Amino acid sequence: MRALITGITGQDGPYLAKFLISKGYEVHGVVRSHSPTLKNLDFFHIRPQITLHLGDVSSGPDMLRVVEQGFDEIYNLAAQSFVGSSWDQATSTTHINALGPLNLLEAIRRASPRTKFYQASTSEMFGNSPAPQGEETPMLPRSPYGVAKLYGHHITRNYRESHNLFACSGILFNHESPLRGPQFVTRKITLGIADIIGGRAKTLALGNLDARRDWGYAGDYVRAMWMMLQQPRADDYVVATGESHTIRDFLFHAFDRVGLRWEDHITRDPRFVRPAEVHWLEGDPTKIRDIGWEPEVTFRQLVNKMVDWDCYGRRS
Ligand code: GDR
Repeated sequence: MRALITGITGQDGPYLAKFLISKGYEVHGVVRSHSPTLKNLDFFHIRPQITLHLGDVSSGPDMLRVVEQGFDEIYNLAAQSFVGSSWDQATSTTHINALGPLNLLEAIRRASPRTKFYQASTSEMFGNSPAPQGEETPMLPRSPYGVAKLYGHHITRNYRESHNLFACSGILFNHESPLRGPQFVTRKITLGIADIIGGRAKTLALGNLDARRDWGYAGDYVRAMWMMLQQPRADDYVVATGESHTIRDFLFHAFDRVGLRWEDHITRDPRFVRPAEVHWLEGDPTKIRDIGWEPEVTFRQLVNKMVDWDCYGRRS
């Protein structure tokens, strides 16, 4: 089996690549430049086993050239994935997050219609629709990021229904790991704690601490992506733990892991408060559980994994 992963240098790409390699896949990835940052692939020592192709998902011709090479499965993980910067970068976010999946679907339709396609959709599409959110919950995105992702979600379904492609969307709720980018709140906190215990900083500035998120472990979520593509019929699935916590909860457990009180070190900075906030995301994972997926890492284990890695270089 041959799989292609766009966004292979991000957080989920290396977890998915490692998982697919363990299943015997030949794994290919798309990168935007000749000198990409491959440190996340090096985390798992899998760089030599991956074939890289140059291309940008926002270019139709680029995607056609890559897709023509023939893959059994394509996972579109490429995105401008930071919600916070999508207000300042609304147009480029839309090119990547909305036109990216369209370019891939169109290339598959023209050049390789039997290829199965996975689109990385997101809980951010729900906006403030009441929790718990499931596949049928109204989608009312509140960020340019969410709006662009909603286009990707609908166009994936549209190509499935119009052109009979095997195209699935995974509506993934927040998922974290030691490979999470430093701008996301969980990793910002665990790296901030490392600076505090290392004597490099005394405080960490954050925005809204009251938001609730359904945080799972990236290593568990990539398994769900693959499972969707192994079903007899293409469909869309929510992937979540079904449990939510506030930023304060995360702070409490993360600081507690190193024996500190978060209240002594957190300051508030309005620059990190978003123009429109999504207050409470908590998924209903019934449908994905029905096909056999279960998260293995709990919230507490996830917090510990991230703190242990950033503060002590320990893989737990
Ligand atoms: P999110 O993740 O926007 O949910 O999107 P993020 O970790 O950035 O924010 C989570 C919540 O924390 C609040 N917050 C802060 N966030 C950041 N980044 N920095 C801060 O200082 C801070 N203070 C408070 C935010 O307001 C928010 O409520 C993630 C991304 O991975 C998306 O790509 C993905 O689609 C969704 O998860 C599911």
